[in-house]
Amino acid sequence: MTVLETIHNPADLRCLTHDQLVVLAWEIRQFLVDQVCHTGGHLGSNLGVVELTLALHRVFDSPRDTIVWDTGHQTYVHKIVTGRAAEFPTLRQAGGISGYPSRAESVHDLVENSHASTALSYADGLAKAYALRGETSRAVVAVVGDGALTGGMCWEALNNIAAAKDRPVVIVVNDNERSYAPTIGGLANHLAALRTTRGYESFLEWGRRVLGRTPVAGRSLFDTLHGLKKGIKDIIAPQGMFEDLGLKYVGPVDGHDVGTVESALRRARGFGSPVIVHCITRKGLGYPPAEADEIDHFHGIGVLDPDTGRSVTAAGTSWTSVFADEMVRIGAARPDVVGVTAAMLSPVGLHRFAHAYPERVFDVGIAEQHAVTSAAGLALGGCHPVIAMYATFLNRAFDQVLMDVALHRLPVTFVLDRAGVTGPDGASHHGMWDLSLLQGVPGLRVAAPRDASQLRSQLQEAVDTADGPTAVRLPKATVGPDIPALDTVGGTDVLARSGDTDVLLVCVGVLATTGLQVAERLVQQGIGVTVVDPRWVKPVDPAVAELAAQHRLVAAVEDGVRVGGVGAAIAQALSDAGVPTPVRTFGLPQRFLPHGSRAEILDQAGLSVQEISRTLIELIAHLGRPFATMERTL
Ligand SMILES: Cc1ncc(C[n+]2csc(CCOP(=O)(O)OP(=O)(O)O)c2C)c(N)n1
Repeated sequence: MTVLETIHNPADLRCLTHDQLVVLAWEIRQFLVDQVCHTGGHLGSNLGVVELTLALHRVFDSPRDTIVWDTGHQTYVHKIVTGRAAEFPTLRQAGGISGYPSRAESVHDLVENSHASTALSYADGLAKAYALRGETSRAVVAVVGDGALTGGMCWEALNNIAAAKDRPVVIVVNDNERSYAPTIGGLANHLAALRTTRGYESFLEWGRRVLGRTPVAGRSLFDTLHGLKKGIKDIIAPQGMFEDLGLKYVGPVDGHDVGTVESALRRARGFGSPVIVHCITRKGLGYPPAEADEIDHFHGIGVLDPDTGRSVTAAGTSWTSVFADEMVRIGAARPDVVGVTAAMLSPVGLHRFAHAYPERVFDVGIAEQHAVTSAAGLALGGCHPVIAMYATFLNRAFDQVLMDVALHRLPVTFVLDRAGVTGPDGASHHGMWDLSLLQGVPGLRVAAPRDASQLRSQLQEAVDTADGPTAVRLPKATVGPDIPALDTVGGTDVLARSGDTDVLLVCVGVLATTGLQVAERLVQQGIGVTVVDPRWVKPVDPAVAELAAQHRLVAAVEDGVRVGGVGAAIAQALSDAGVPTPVRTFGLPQRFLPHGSRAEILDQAGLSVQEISRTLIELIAHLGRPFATMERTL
């Protein structure tokens, strides 16, 4: 029996010897590589926190003590030691375990997240609640990466946590020097400076052991040396930042030595006041392909051959890749165009632009709000920023989009990658709110390209827009073949026209393909359909109202939440224009959608060709016979 097979809950860890822990860490790494290479998921981040997680669960008594994991992508080891190892073959699959903490899965998962930089705020609130309820023996621990620590919320939380000396929060900084790419900025520099003091920590430890043996003289000599060390540290490393804030600082400690991490955590717990434990770890540790990968140490992977670390799925061209190439072309023609990313240079496709024009791309860290207002500043200064982020992360920067960009009518282009249903990352990663949120932003135009050619032309139109912001949304998918327009009415492309003018099918972006397939089915049933792509889905193109007036039913198909989305905007525009044609919207329900494949989630949401066709056939039947039939019989 392996050591891993004996672990069913955190208590099982506490009876292990040091040697057994070392074996367990090795077994967990093997397990992670085997499992995650088959399902896809966050491999590198989890390989880096094996010992840290074991130490946390040995020192703290979860769930009585509360451990909040920032972002949550690094909780696989936590899941393994809290009784979920057997479920790993289902990781991120429909109906299986989540790639993030999940309250439905375990009492050890208090917070469901995936959006970074929130753990310290949760911890602050938990510590306040435990104090008010007199549950002061319950420890509150927040585990945060050096990447997530660049997020503004962390600093807002630190400001509060540090102020309450009698409300202990243990903040474990998991410092692997990377977000996806190396973490950048002043904070990263500060952590780097602290890392260089590691020698002094060992020296301090040695001093404590050796000099501590001669109680009186030894103690004072030790104190002198400690003071000396602090002095040197202050010169070579401005460690004062944390201590000046009022936080105790322990570290840096080797995050791959369970014993060292454990004793640091025990010390931290013993302080009874807010403390930072600075752990140095290595992303991808123990799996050579991950360690060797320079892009992101296999932060997150698709399905891989575990022996080689190479992808086993045939890769098509992603939308991100088309955007990446187009940005390089635009950059050559437009020296004022600059790129902005919030710690996701490669995932959002700005890496090629950065390679071509290194001085024209700004990675601001995991700081979407700052990214947007910083882009506003760039625009005020005469640049045209293209700020690329996942659609789901725009949510937290809504006020900045509204007030700092739109109110000033600034020429900023938002490129919203992974818009719509994304799939295995689950509820918090579906990019399903952007269309509804952005509907309310005055002067902002939103493009939803249906194919690669449209992406190129609409991105160009976006950066050519000088009098206000634009957004271009891209799905998480590979691009299909181009879908040519038969005709253009106003700004709206007509993609298919068959039979009578029964249904006007308005398709948002990539759902044009779905719309065309629905049209085929309707035509087979004798229903006439016009399929259109408005290209710019906000504001509603007046041509859509004109076309709607010629049809009996408008159907809008979008992969955003139905409430306040494109269909709702079309219905409002028709009503304002006095066009009586009814509108039926096919979009995402107002629910948090689970994880699974993109196709599975779209199916469940009723966005399959079959379901849309069935509904439209029924609706048309209710509306009465097609016009042409009526005319013929009259
Ligand atoms: C608000 C937000 N922006 C971007 C991301 C995408 N993201 C996921 S993990 C990650 C890097 C996190 O780095 P770090 O906190 O150091 O954790 P590590 O994986 O290095 O352990 C990023 C940028 C996110 N989850 N949340």
